[in-house]
Amino acid sequence: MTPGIPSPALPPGRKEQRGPRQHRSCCCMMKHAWDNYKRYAWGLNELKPISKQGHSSNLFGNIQGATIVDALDTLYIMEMKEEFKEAKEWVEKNLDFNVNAEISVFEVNIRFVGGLLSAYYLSGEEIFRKKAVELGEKLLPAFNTPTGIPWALLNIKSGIGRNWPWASGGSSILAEFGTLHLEFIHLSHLSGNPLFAEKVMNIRKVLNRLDKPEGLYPNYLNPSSGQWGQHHVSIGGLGDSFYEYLLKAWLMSGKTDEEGRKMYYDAVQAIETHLIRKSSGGLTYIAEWKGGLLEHKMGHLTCFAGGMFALGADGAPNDKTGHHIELGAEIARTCHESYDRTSMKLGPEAFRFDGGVEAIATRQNEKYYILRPEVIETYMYMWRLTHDPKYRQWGWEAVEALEKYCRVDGGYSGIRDVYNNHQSHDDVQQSFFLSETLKYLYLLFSEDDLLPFEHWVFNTEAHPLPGRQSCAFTLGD
Ligand code: DMJ
Repeated sequence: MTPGIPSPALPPGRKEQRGPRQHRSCCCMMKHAWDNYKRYAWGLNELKPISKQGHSSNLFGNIQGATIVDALDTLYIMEMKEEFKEAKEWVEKNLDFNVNAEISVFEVNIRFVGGLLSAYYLSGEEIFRKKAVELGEKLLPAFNTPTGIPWALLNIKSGIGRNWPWASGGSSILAEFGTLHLEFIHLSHLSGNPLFAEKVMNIRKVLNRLDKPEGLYPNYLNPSSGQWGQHHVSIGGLGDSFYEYLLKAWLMSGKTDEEGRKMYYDAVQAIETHLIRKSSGGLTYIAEWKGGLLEHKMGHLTCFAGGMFALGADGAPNDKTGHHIELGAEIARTCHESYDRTSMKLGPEAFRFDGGVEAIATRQNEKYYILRPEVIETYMYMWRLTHDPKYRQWGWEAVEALEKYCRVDGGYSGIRDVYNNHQSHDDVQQSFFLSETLKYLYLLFSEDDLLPFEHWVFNTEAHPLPGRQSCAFTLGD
């Protein structure tokens, strides 16, 4: 059995796991989210919890069942056995990739491929391996570009790809093509087909040939010319999980992927020099960089970086382990402040450090909260790596706020303005609420030996993948 994972069926005589009160609350939240999805939107991508019907997003084209696939491993980890079984049956009978659909390669990879891979590694059920490889094969034509940098969008029937019309100069997006690595390495491992790994290793080759402004990676790269688009740099939206996957590729390889390690620590060095700043009130934040000028704004998405810095601390060069943990702790504190300074105690989509404010959203279109996980994700990493009880306290504050403002009869909904107590719901229960937010909360209140970091890395959608030392992982030898 894989270390840290409950066996699929409880052995005779073993009692049901009883966690603390907080731990059980996370399971109740999962049950409420799942039961309502099942009641009102079964088989569709997501739930509209106010109007009590399905919600479809064009990210998945007409591939269906995003919530089911994204939630599989959370159900498994929380030992919700009946629910896991019905989800598996749905996958067996209904999950169909032979559709004429234009999909986001990134979203389908992190949610569907990642979800299926984790479900396979946790349960050992062959159907999940088969479906993951089948879907991976459908994604391969996205790499048919002059440089091998994949398209953002792909029609999985025709194999024709293109980029988002809004992306600078027809570019592909760093956080999208840079967030395929973990899953594709596993696809090669599980299928015996080296092509998946070759495709993602080539992305690194292209990146390593390019000059980087001040050592930073712009968010836009043209897949035909191999040149950067606009020089915008972000550790939040459009950039975020590229950096995360450099670190995790190295960790997942059993710390043998030297190239990933070097790219990660070099990037962090440049981020520290050019993007990380301290406000006059003493809050550390990560700004955005636009052609050399800083925009003093931090996105909710950027808050994942606290956990990333702490996770990477152990391998930090030049005796900088303590410094990277401290950086993680400072980002966690800033992101907690962004929650604490709202009336709902839930954080806005973006907050600013200019015009006399600190960690507060000033623009109406940045005040929403869509059940995102990044702040709780960072609390979970910080808790595991420091055991400072404040991270569990902060996680519990988030649970209370979610229960008070986001829980509705028909599930959980995002909020349009976290500074206004007369809440207006956005009527979407995002699939990542089940795969990430609730899983990270559950792990925050669990013992460290559940999915221990020595054996598992989490993909950017919180799907755990085993590292080399855990699964006789030989690819790349
Ligand atoms: C998730 O799909 C992933 O965490 C992704 O990396 C960023 N956005 C969402 C959650 O906010």
